Amino acid sequence: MHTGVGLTVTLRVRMGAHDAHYAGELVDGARVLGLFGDVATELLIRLDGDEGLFRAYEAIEFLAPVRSGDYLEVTGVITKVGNTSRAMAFEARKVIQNVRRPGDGQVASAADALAEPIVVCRALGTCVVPKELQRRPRLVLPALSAPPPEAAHLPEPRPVITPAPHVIVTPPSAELILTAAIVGAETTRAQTPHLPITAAELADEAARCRDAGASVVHLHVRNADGSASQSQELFAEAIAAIRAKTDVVIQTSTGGAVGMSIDERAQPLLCGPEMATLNCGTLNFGDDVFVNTRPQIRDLAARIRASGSIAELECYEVGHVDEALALFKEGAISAPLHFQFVLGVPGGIGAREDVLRFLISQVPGSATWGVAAVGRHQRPMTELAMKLGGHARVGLEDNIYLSKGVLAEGSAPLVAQAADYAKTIGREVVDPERARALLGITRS
Ligand code: KMH
Ligand code: ZN
Repeated sequence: MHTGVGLTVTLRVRMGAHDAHYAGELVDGARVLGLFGDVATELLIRLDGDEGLFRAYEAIEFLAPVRSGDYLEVTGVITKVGNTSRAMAFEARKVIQNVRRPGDGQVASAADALAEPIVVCRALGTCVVPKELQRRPRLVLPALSAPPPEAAHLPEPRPVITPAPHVIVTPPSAELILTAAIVGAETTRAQTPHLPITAAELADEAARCRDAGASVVHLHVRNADGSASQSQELFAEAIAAIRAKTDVVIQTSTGGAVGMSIDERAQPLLCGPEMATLNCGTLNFGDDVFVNTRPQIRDLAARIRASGSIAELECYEVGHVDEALALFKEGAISAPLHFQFVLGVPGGIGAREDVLRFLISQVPGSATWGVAAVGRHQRPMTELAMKLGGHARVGLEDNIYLSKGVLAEGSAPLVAQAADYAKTIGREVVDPERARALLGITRS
C-alpha cells in the first residue's frame, strides 16, 4: 500500500441563506459536491503539496435534504494512490439542523445539535496531480522526532488522523482479512462445549471458518485433557489435519499460555508455519502477568525469521507498538509489518474508539493492522476496525458469545457475523490466496 491511503480530512460548514437554492430553503446538491471538492483539494495539498484537479465522480448518492441553517461535517479519505491519480471516498453529515417547525411556537432561530449525525451525501471520486506538480512528502506527520540515520529505511509513519467523533468514511473497495482464533489457551470446555480440542476438531473448525470467510487461522493446541500446550508434535498433527481440509493461512501462536518458557512457546516454529505471532511486550493478563521481556521478544523474532515464517505483531498496549517499531529499526523484523491490536484484555489497553484511532496513527502507512478485541468488545471493535479500513480477528479464543447470553457454536458463526457486516459496508472479504499476497507470504 502506498503512503497516503487512509489520509483523512474533515471540515465543518454552516449552510446559510445564500446557499438555499430551491423552495423550502433547500440547498442544492452541487453545493455539497463543492464541499467535497474543497476536502479533496486539502487532501491533495497534504499529500502532494499541490491542489491537483478533480477528474471524475464514480458514484454520488444524495441521502437526505440539506437546508439553510444546517451544519455539515464533510469528510474525505484517500482510498488508493496511483502514480498521478488519488481515489477518494467522501461523506457529508448533518450535525446541526434548524428546528423549522412553523406554528408550534418555536422561534425561527431554534436549532438542534443532533445526537446522531445524519448522512446527507456520499460519493467516490478520483483526482489527479501531474507528476511534475507533486511536491511530496507534504504529509502532516505524527510528532515523532527525526529518525536516526540508521532508521532511514523505516516506512513513513501514517499521517495523523484526527477526525471528529462519529466520523467514519470507509475505503469502499478495501480488501479484508478475517482471522479466526479458534481455540486459544485460556477458553475452557466448561465455558463453552463448542471449543475444538483434538486435531480433527481443530481441522473441522478451521474449514468451517474458511467457509464462513476466514483466510487466516490463529492456532493454539491443547492436550487431550483440554489443557494448553505448545508441543511440536501436537502442532504438527493439527497443522497436517488442517492442511488436509482447507487452504487457510496457518498462524501459530508463540504466546502459548501465561507461564510457559520461550523454548516451549517457540516449538510450533519447528513445524514451519507461514505466519507466527510475536508478542511485543509484557502486561498484566487478567490476574496473571504475560511476560515478554525485550530479550525474549528478540529471541522469538530471530526464531520466527529463522523458521521462514513472518511475524504478526501482537500489541496489547501503546508501548508495544513502539517496541515493534524499535524491532524494525534494529532489523529484527522485516517489512511489511503486520500489527494486531489486542484490545480489552483486563490489564491491557481498553477496547475504545479513541484508543484504536491513536494506535492506527502510530503505524507506518505500509503496514497492515487488525483488531482482536476481547469478550463483549469483540463485535463492536471488529466492526469499527472494518469501518476504519483495518482487518479483524474473531473466535472463541477471545470471545465465546455470538450475542448477549448466546454462545457461539464454534468460531465459524463469529466469522460469518463479521463477514456479513463487512458486506454491508462494502468491504471485500479475501480468500487465503489473496491474504497471502496482502501479507507478503511467499512460502506455503
Ligand atoms: N494466551 C495468551 C497468554 C498469542 O497467541 O501469541 C497469549 C496469546 C498470544 O494467546
Ligand atoms: Zn493466541
